Amino acid sequence: MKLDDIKISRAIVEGYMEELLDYMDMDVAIGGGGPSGLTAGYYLARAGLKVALFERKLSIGGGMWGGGMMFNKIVVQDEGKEILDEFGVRSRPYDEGYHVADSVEATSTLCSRACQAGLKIFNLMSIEDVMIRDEGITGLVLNWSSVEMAGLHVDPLTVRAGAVIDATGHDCEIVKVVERKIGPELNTADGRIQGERSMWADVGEAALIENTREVYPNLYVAGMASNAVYGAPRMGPIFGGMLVSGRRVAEMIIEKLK
Ligand code: 48H
Ligand code: FE2
Repeated sequence: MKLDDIKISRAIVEGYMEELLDYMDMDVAIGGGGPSGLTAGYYLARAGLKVALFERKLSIGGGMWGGGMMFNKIVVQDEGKEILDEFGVRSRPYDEGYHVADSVEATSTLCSRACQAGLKIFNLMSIEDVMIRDEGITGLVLNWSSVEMAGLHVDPLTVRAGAVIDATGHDCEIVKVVERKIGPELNTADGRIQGERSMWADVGEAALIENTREVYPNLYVAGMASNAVYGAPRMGPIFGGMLVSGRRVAEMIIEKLK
């Protein structure tokens, strides 16, 4: 077969534009492609919802690739292992209640399974703002990460969503933007972001599930962003809570949108 260079370019542009147009309106928009965002996306897509995930970086997976201090293993508890099992990620028991998995296998499998379940991932896009109406958050404001990195003055585009998940990790970037734009109106003790506390795996992991909540109408927090918003400790390279939080936020949204 004789290859046509222009046909290759057309296939890429047409394929991409078709999907981008399709996702101008969706059920759920997820910000951040770490373990919590990917897990949420998997369960939401599997429930038949139209869901897209927007990730700033080229690669999906957030902080899970590197394990702990670049030792590329992750630890999960029993509940996290159930979720790894469901994804088909292999793990081995370490001590009672502790399981160890390869972080590269875990991250790549989460990504692959979520896509195949129907999650649409847009990488290289940064969320820079939200759309707010009387009923709460109604969408995300997006720009190319390269625009952000180059500091170019280029205006963004907007997509509409029935619910938004802030899964942007330690920086809780979506909630931060909401706090900055509307003031102390969050569903926290004083309406503001409480800030992440220092390392304490036991307390941090337990709090994470409690803190996986609707923090403002139609805006949910999952993963590390939950503890940052509600003022709970970090937990280091134990990832069970991230997976359980992702599944929990999906269940909450499925219940609400159904
Ligand atoms: C688009 C964005 C934006 C933006 C950020 O950090 P993550 O892996 O998040 P979680 O919560 O799924 O997992 C946390 C885990 O990795 C971790 O850090 C743990 C367990 N830490 C414990 C400890 O003690 O340190 O992923 C967040 C993703 C990243 O890929 C970012 O690039 C992306 O979100 N992101 N994407 N627009 N504005 N901000
Ligand atoms: Fe971290």
